[in-house]
Amino acid sequence: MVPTASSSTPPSQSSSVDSDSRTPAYLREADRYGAHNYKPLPVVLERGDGVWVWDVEGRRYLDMLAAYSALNQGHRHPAILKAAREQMERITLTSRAFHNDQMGPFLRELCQATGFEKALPMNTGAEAVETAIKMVRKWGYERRGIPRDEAEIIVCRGNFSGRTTTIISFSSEEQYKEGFGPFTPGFREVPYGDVDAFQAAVTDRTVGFLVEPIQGEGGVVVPPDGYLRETRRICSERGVAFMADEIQTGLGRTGRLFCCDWEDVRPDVLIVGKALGGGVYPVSAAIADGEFMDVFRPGDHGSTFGGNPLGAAVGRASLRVVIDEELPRRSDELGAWFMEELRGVGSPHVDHVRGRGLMIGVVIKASSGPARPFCEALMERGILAKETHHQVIRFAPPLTIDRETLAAALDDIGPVLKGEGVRL
Ligand code: IF1
Repeated sequence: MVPTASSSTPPSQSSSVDSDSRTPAYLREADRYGAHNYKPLPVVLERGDGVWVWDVEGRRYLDMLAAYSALNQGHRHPAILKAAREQMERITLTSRAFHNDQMGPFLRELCQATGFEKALPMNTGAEAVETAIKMVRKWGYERRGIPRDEAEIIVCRGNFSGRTTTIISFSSEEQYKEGFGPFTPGFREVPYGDVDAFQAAVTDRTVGFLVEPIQGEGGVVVPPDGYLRETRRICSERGVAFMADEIQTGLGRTGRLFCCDWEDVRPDVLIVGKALGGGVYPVSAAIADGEFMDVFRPGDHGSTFGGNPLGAAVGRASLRVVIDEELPRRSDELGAWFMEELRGVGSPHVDHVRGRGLMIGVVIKASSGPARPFCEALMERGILAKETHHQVIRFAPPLTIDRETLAAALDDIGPVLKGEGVRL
């Protein structure tokens, strides 16, 4: 049992069903007034600090999801909160109709950290992906002479890059598309991890290849060694923009600053988000050299909040924490150790463990049922994790976690993986 600071009875025998429990009222309210576009675990969080969160019953949980890698720096990192509070005392929003004193320094620091010439700031990951799609299409028309409206972008089966209508147009997950047509044309799907299939799909209309270096929602799928390097080579040979969606894999998550670094691949367009906002504010960006970025002219593209001074100040602090606290190295070392420990559990229900750094997927055998009951059993033992694609338990804690905390968590994760408390 993960030691809980304000220990109270474990959720399973806890007050969540007692008369004085506050949880049911919150669940009812969210159910009554909210769209039912999610099915969250029945836990109502009211406080977060570092790797820990507390629910409205006062129970403490270890956050092993980190908001899908938007909390690489942990909950409410002091340096990021300080930057946010100080900026809030000055100015928070100007729109891009005027300049502000935070955006330029943020974009400079972002370009210096990533080795690119320019960045276009947005807010959510999907907006940065859409920005990259528009950029590469326009580059194809203006610089490669592709006939108008005939540009094609190759995407991978199992992709997840957001929920906008254009992005779900190339999703391979039927539920993400059902009922939302008509869809945006100009995308060609190839199997993930298959270099030959990618090579065969490139035509003289192909302007870009949009790829997650590890597929997150797809189930923490790590492509074969050399996949990124080989597809990068083909893109260079054919004049195709290599567009890396590092919104989830970036900023230290996989044990390098960016996952493409594992194969020394430099994308043409680098797409970042999530942890760029440090879990405090939505901040994303499309990053590229002038060759691509300079296709945008005033009025071509934008956003009310993109590049706002509060987001820029938070982005600066978030990036600084990733670098100053060596989060990529922590992720690499702790992730390698943690995956070995998970494999060492020797659970009959686990098919295999996969991932890189602290982006880990524990694949549950189909014969043992879906991963969700394992996540529910983990919750009852004070650990919050989320399943993806039915069979995979995703472990992606804040990269600020320490080995002692992970070791203590294993005292609970091990028995659960072996089926303890799991309604199979
Ligand atoms: C949901 C998934 C993760 C992303 C990658 C772009 C985006 C995401 C690689 C878009 C966002 C989030 C979205 C959220 C749950 C979560 C998720 F399960 F949906 F797929 F992380 F795996 N590229 N992923 O992972 O960024 O617009 O959301 O800021 O939609 O349920 P966003």
